[in-house]
Amino acid sequence: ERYRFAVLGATGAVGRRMLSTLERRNVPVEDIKLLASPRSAGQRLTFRGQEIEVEAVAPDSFADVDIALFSAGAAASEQYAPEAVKRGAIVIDNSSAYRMHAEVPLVVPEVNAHALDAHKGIIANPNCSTIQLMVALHSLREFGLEHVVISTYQAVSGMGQTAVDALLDEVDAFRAGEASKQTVFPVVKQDTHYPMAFNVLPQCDIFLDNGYTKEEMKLVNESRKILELPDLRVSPTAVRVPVLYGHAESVAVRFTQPVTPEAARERMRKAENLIVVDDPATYAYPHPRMAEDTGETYVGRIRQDLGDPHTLLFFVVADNLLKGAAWNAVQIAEALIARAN
Ligand code: A2P
Ligand code: 11C
Repeated sequence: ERYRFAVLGATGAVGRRMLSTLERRNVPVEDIKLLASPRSAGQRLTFRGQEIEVEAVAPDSFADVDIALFSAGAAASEQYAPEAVKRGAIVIDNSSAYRMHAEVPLVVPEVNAHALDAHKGIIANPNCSTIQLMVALHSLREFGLEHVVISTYQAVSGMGQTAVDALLDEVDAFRAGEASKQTVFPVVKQDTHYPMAFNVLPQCDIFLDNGYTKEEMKLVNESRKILELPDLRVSPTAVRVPVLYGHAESVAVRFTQPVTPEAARERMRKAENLIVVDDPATYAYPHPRMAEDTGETYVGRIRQDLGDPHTLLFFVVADNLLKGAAWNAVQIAEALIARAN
């Protein structure tokens, strides 16, 4: 059986990767509608060798669609996801709009594909920094997850194509001894801006009343929902670094029992789509440039805490636009198709 797809936000950084991932993973696509704002209507994109015209989205765009992949921001998702569902489509939404809704499954297929069975039309794709953490933690859950301390090193592409362009502009301006014209960090539409080139900013997204950023609270709340551990302790610090593609994370996990690095490595090697790169003798460890343009999650630097045998430290990396967004969304579509057949 073949399926009629739509991609909302097809012209964006994640939307384009949704198209290329559908191509690369050989999904049974009957046809595909490319949707965006009226700004890009008429633009042409290629899918499997065929040029397809981008259309301005409208509620009726979803009338003949089986599976709609959304990546056009939370406002567009709130506006169009219910319209798509009303017209019989299943929506896989990459925005944060529905992630914490009780009736919406929040899915990393390697971890909780079973949650798809309860869907009511909308399925949420988690935040990029959460997804790669989940792939790693899931492989160790039999040791009893107790407390996760995580610091992220997040690529600027997490803020969209604008931020990638802005960082490159800053580097050019720095070398020319000028001030950059594009100031978008740490948050695009805010008054306060700092240099991102040759800098590190301990802020991803806006601050909330509790002193944590929105990105940090996504790590806490989404992890608890996906792992089905509502009381899991998560202590996050989210940091933006001048990397274009690929988020990295330094993680310390305390378990309810002692765990050796060897035992952890063995479980991680068996985990689906998790690649262990961990050999200090040959300088083998994961880094963002290694993960770029791949769908896997990479883990290394696995070692025991010096004082506490219940605690392990490791480093996790994935392409934030692929496993962190487009690739995971397409995997959800594949899991739905597999469950329907
Ligand atoms: P457009 O290119 O027409 O503006 P990015 O995250 O790289 O900025 O991309 C965002 C994507 O979401 C783009 O494809 C953009 O379309 C689309 N988009 C943003 N807002 C809307 C909206 N209100 N309705 C439809 N598409 C939207
Ligand atoms: C970042 N994690 O790197 C963000 C981008 O909730 O889907 C993705 C935001 C989201 O800035």
